[in-house]
Parts: sequence; structure tokens; C-alpha cells
Amino acid sequence: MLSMLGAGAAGLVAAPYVQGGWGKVLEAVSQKDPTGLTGVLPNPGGFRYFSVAGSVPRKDDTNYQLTIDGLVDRPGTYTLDALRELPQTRIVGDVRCTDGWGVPGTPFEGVLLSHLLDAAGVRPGAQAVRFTCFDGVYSESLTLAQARRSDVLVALKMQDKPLTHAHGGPVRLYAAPMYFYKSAKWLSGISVTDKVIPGYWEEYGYDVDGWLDGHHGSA
Ligand SMILES: Nc1nc2c(c(=O)[nH]1)N[C@H]1C(S)=C(S)[C@@H](COP(=O)(O)O)O[C@H]1N2
Ligand SMILES: [Mo]
Repeated sequence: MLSMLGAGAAGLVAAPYVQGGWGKVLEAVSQKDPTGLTGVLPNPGGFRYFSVAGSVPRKDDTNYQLTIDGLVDRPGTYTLDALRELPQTRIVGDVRCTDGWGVPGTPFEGVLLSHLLDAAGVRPGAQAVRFTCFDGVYSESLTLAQARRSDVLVALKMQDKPLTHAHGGPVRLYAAPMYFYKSAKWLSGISVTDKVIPGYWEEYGYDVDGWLDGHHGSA
């Protein structure tokens, strides 16, 4: 366990499940909430690494792109620099996975999703936003009303540092009032749609509206 902690994020990214041991993984699958599968992989600071994809490519200044398209007047693509040049908002919120682990009072910083939506010009009739990820597997969604909230960020920083690869860097979603599964890591696509398209975990029965207690229905 100690050597695993010392191995750091790179090792976890390479083989997140194997490092925890298959026995432990199977135990986690059978007894626990699958969105908390990596409960077997403690990370420094109380965070746990999670990915439904076995391996995820690394993206940085040289090759990261965020596409915004769908029911918008001005579809487009942002580089990391372009995102950094936009107004940045810092939110201190709670991180909470549905299986119980969490890190209260975590700062995230980035561009308000509403800013990107306004810049793209959402068309009449649009109802929802779908998020896709460069892991090639994960997806998420929000209603347009949720997406326009002032506590939903396209985050470039977590804990006042650039988002690490393990935490979904260089860019992830941070939907502060919702369970952390809503906060898609490795964000690469934002598509405005005419209805909610359930995301990866939502296909398995998780709530499309993943409100944390105290936020319920407050969109
Ligand atoms: N692309 C992607 N985003 C994801 C996930 C994932 O597997 N892939 N897991 C979700 C879940 S269930 C949680 S709890 C958090 C975990 O984020 P962390 O690895 O930064 O702790 O990411 C969410 N976003
Ligand atoms: Mo989770």
C-alpha cells in the first residue's frame, strides 16, 4: 500500500485496476457502488482516481482541443491558451462520489460553462448539453438550465494548480452542486442538444439530475 501511494498518479493511470489487485476490484464491484470502484485506490489528499477507460491519452498545450457544437450559431474549437484567456472563475465546492468518499471545500477554477454557451450562441429549442471526453468512453449531460448555473465550470485548475492528468486534466467539468460523476474528466466536447442524452453512468441507472443534498431541484 505504501509503495502504491508513493507511485503517484502516473502509475495509477497506467494500470488503475490492476494496481488495486483484481480481488479487491471484484469485491468493490460486487459490494459497492460501481461509480466508486476506485475506492481501492487511495490518492493523496483524500481524492480517488477514477476512470472507466483502461488507458487515457495525455493531452497538453500542444494537442488539447475543446469543441463546442450542436444547436449553436457559432460552433468552434478552443485551445488551452484560448480557454486561459477567457475570464476565470474560482469556486470552492464539495467533491462527493456517490459511494461516500469526498473532499469538502475543494477549489476549482476555470471558465463558466455559461460563458462558452453564450459565446457559441445557443439556438432556440435547445434543451440540454452533452459532454464527451477524450478517453473515448465517458459522457455526461446537463439540462440547459443546469449548464447555465453560476457554479458549473469548465475547470482548468483544481486546488489552485493546473488539473493533473489523473484528475481529468487539462480540462474537466466541475458541476459543484452535483455528485462528482457529473463532473466529466478529460473534457473534449460540448454539444448543445434538443433533449438530455443520458451519460455513461446514467445508462446504468444513475440520476441524470445528480443533485447533492441541499441543492435538490434548485436549478
Ligand atoms: N471521463 C471520465 N470522467 C469521470 C469519470 C470517469 O470514469 N471518466 N468518473 C466520474 C466519477 S464516478 C467520479 S467520482 C469522478 C472522480 O474524479 P477524480 O478521479 O478526479 O477523483 O470523476 C467523474 N468523471
Ligand atoms: Mo464517483
